[in-house]
Amino acid sequence: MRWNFIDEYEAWAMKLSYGMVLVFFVAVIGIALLKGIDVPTCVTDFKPFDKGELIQVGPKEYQLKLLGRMWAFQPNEIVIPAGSKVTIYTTSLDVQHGFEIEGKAVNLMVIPGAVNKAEVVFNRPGEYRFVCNEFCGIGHQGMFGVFKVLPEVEYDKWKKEHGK
Ligand SMILES: [Cu+2]
Repeated sequence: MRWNFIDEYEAWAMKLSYGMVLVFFVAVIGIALLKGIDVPTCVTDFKPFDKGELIQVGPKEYQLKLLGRMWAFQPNEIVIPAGSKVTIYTTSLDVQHGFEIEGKAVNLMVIPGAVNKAEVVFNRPGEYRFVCNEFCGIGHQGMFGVFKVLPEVEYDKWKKEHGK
């Protein structure tokens, strides 16, 4: 490259600047490789938050790892027996969402990179809908799901039918 259109000292300063940027870049990448430093990961990169999951941890005791994403909850249909205690953990794959259960005092933020928690007991059988209550984009109104709380006998039947 010819530098004759630029002052000699200015060209020297520019070359020095580019050289320093290159040295800095190589040093950062080199040290990261040597020290085994990787790019940051997120809670949604790993199980159970990669897809969301209901995990039974005891008799009538569950942990719900709920994933919010544009524009759905995963899972969005949760079937449990009456009398179940569910500990809900929420996180988001993309933008900020909300999580509110109809008829229950549960209202969580669903935030990327963070996990929020609430405990809820479903004593009475029935359907408890839940919705996203933070405007999260064009499909927000379709972001909902349901807890299907079945009487114990019906739940056992459902469990057998679904091979759980
Ligand atoms: Cu929403």
